[in-house]
Amino acid sequence: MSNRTFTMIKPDATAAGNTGKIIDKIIEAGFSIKAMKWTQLSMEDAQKFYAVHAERPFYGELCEYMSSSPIVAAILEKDNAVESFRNLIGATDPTKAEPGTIRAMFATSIAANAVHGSDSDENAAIEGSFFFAGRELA
Ligand code: IDP
Ligand code: MG
Repeated sequence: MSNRTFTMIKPDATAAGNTGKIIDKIIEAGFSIKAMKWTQLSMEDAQKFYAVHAERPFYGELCEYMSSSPIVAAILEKDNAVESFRNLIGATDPTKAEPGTIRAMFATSIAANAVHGSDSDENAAIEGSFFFAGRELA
């Protein structure tokens, strides 16, 4: 079991001014920040990052949305980080997310759902290295 996961605060949340509140929730939940940056994805970046979803009907919409405003990318550390962070953010569809989860509090739709969280240790490592060089980790 790895102790690291990868997250993005998504365009709807940065545009709505919720970045600070979401980072507070993450820290209050016991995660420590190993690396963090504010940046904006190009359409090509988003297509590459979400290549695993290329066959899904919402892929075009997802990539347009993810490149529409800045995002915050971060590598987080905690015991059992991947599962623990998925529990903190809640279900993909905010209408199904448990009360108190980040998506229940900040997401506006199934697409604009405030945060990304890696779904496995393997993908956490791949996604983290998409944004960060090893020397950028604190
Ligand atoms: P996850 O982010 O909870 O892991 P995934 O199934 O991996 O959910 O989907 C990746 C992202 O694609 C979601 O977070 C959301 O932004 C978007 N997405 C998922 N399902 C839909 C949909 O049915 N319509 C539009 N966008 C979707
Ligand atoms: Mg996913």
